[in-house]
Amino acid sequence: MQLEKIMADLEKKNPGEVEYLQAVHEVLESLEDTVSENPQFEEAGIIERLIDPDRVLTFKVSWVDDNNKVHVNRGFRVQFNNAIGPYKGGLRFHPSVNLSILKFLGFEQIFKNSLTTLPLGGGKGGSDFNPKGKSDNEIMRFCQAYMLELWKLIGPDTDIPAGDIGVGGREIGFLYGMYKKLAREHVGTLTGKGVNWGGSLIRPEATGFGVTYFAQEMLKTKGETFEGKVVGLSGFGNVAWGAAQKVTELGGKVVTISGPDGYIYDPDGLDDEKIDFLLELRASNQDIVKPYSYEFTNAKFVEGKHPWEVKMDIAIPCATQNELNKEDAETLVKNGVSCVSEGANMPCTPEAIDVFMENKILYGPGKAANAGGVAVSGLEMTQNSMKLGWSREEVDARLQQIMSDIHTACVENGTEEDGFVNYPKGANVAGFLKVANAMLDQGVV
Ligand code: NDP
Ligand code: 2IT
Repeated sequence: MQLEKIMADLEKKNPGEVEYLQAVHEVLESLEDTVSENPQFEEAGIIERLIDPDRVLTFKVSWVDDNNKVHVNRGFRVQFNNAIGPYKGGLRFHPSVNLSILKFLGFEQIFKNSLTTLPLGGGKGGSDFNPKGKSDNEIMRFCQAYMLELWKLIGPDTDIPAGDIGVGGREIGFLYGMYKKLAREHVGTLTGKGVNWGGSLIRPEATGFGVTYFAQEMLKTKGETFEGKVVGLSGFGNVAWGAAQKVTELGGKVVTISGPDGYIYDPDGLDDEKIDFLLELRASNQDIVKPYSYEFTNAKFVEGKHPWEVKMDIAIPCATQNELNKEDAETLVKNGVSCVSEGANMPCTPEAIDVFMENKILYGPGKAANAGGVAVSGLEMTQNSMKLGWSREEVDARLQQIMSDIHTACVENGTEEDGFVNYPKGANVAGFLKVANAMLDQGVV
């Protein structure tokens, strides 16, 4: 494969889209051996066809705030690849959202969804709308205006959106209400729905539980567990919340959480009472990180920094892309980190990943480690199709099995000669092979 030429062509077509180019480069670099061993992929133009989205849709979203002021945001949906199933992936509402970010997320989603073992293609969408500080009514009006355009593009067997940053249960409710009205159907076109109207138990916790189960599988290969381990999380959104619960349940001590303005270091670790306190703050749309240090006085708030300077055994970044750089990775390694499991999508920069690889750290890339969220979305779709609901235990057991199967796929495809498991390579190769073979079977379309 002519990696540098492919990248140069892609850059020419997508100038300045740094996150998208970063994600494609990371995947293609690890596929070089696989592609040279399988000339049929190049003959069928699989790489060129895979790195370009099937369809990119942008639309205007106009809405009126509580003071009758009119706002115009931009809405997007990137339908990347549907070789193994309908387009599937979350919606992100954040002021930083642009096409580069959504294309990187949609591209990653192809491989992640393939790894889940479920029939799901890859997509992503969202808007540059900022939900921070908005009233429930403003959120509702925005979601309704967004869905007024999006509904034409999606469907239970076409494209199934879900949550991501800034889109949780409340937003999915408002989006679904409008979808159902326009489509005149009550079907599983969105996931992350409320449990009383088609949602799955465990979906809110699934990404955080899954990233912890994946770390547990990695630790197992060294004969270790979470018991007594010091764990650092970043963010405190949907993913970090689920991870905090599961890590604590498994005997680990979560000593950090963070927000855009800094991090909390709590040497005593989170517990159920502290997690409930954080959840209440989150539900009230407040700044959650600083008030924690006023309530629990042993904890300190460190302004303007990431938590990676704290000594920890296991790091679980759960906030956003490129939040852990080379210097952070070096500090973590110096402080004895043994395992990094990515809850967020692409939170570690390529240079940080190199540091983990050189030091033979157990490093689980997001497309494998955080696949539990979309996996339970897939299980929600299954339950919707059957018009049945499974128990918590049933969904959790399936989630654990899926995370364990993803780990096995990474080991099978990523083990190097010296026995070290290169998890990113394993995840990329396993995710790619299923999609590439499906594309071969289906001809040039
Ligand atoms: P949420 O919106 O629930 O939470 C995001 C968290 O990260 C919040 O604590 C937020 O702080 C913080 N954050 C957001 N942007 C930044 C930033 N630029 N710098 C520092 N902190 C930031 O989102 P999720 O928990 O759903 O998503 C977190 C990550 O996990 C994302 O990368 C997402 O793509 C990924 N992911 C999510 C899945 C899901 O099912 N939801 C599944 C798989 C991956 P604050 O609220 O104070 O702004
Ligand atoms: O990045 C992700 O995997 C998600 N935001 C969840 C996607 C989904 O469709 O559940």
